[in-house]
Amino acid sequence: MSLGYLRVVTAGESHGPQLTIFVENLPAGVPVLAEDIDIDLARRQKGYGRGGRQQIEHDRVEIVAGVRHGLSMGGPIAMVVKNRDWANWQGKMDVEPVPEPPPPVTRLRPGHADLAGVVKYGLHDVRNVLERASARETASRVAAGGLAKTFLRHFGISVRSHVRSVGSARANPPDELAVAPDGAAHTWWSQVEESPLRTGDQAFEDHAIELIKTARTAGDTLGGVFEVIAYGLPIGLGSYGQWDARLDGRLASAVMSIQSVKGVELGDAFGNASRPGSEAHDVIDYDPQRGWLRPTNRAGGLEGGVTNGAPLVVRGAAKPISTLIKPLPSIDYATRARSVAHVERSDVCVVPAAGVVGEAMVALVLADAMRFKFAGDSLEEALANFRGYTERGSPSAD
Ligand code: EPS
Repeated sequence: MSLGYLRVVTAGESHGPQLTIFVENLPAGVPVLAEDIDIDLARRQKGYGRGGRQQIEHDRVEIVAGVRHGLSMGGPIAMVVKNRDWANWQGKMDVEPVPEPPPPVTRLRPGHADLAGVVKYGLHDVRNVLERASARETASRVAAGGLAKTFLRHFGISVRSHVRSVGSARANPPDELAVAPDGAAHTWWSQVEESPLRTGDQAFEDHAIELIKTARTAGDTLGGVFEVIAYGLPIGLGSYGQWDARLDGRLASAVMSIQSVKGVELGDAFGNASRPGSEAHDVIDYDPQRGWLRPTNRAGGLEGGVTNGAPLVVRGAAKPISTLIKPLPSIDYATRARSVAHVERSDVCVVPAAGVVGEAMVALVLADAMRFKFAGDSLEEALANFRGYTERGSPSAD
């Protein structure tokens, strides 16, 4: 993953020995603790609807380069997350040649990268595709995103997520969520962290759990929509000067790249498409104490591809997991005979976890945009630049 300024590269297979993560261009002097990143890794592993793999894994990050005595040094940071399941894949996922390779996976799963991957890379074993296409890789993104979140916190920026829908069940979050993190929004966010569905709506949680149970019994899977909200952003991240500098496009790309995500919405984009302009845009107000104010936030915190000081609201639509216990009709790649898709242990619903991954991706894009705007080789220098800018009259709206 290459953003504009921050650089993130990940490597690792789902059932290989470990995930490896490099993050470049974080400034020096950022306090970095593995235990802070572990909190997000654990949040990603939760969520009603996960499969047996999460009983095996207890993700912990090991920081192996770029940090000394708890502070970033300004050079590349390298991190490792071990796969505990690796112990069960000896002989099947070894790096070295093995005397008796396991039988190849050949029955293609509709919706997964199986067919495209074997054709593209000239492979004969779908395992060589699914191991890297797997959403196990999202643990790496969350580790990298943990660094981005730590950096952002020093500027008063926080990034959160919750679930808006699972299958046909829809949550009913308060409108205030998109305007400021206090009041009804504060109560909502504290409930989200306790909920197995990452929601503050008990009726929705009960309904979604019922739907997931029914899907599990039927050998089926469910998708849904998560929402990521970032509070405390300054006005002016991103630029309308060039198409690829627009922050809306960068966010859409980052969130769309999450495994299973097939749609991204910024603010009320799809609702706004059917409203007249007079009901779609957010009127502008100014208070000498609080700065620029927007009583509504249908734009989702971006105008002209630039942050406008309102909270950033990004939604991701996740398709249902494509590994089905009751498999769909398919073709055996080796024989081209009609068959059913390959079945292996998987999840039923990952929308709550996908929201935590969404937080990481949004945090990485925002940290990148902050690095671009405020630069600095040390955190102190970046903060001084930030203060100089905001004190000139661009306070955030919350
Ligand atoms: C995944 C299949 C499952 C998930 C995995 C993503 O893995 P397994 O086949 O080992 O049960 O558990 O997600 C994770 C391991 C994770 O940590 O999120 C897939 O096919 O994408």
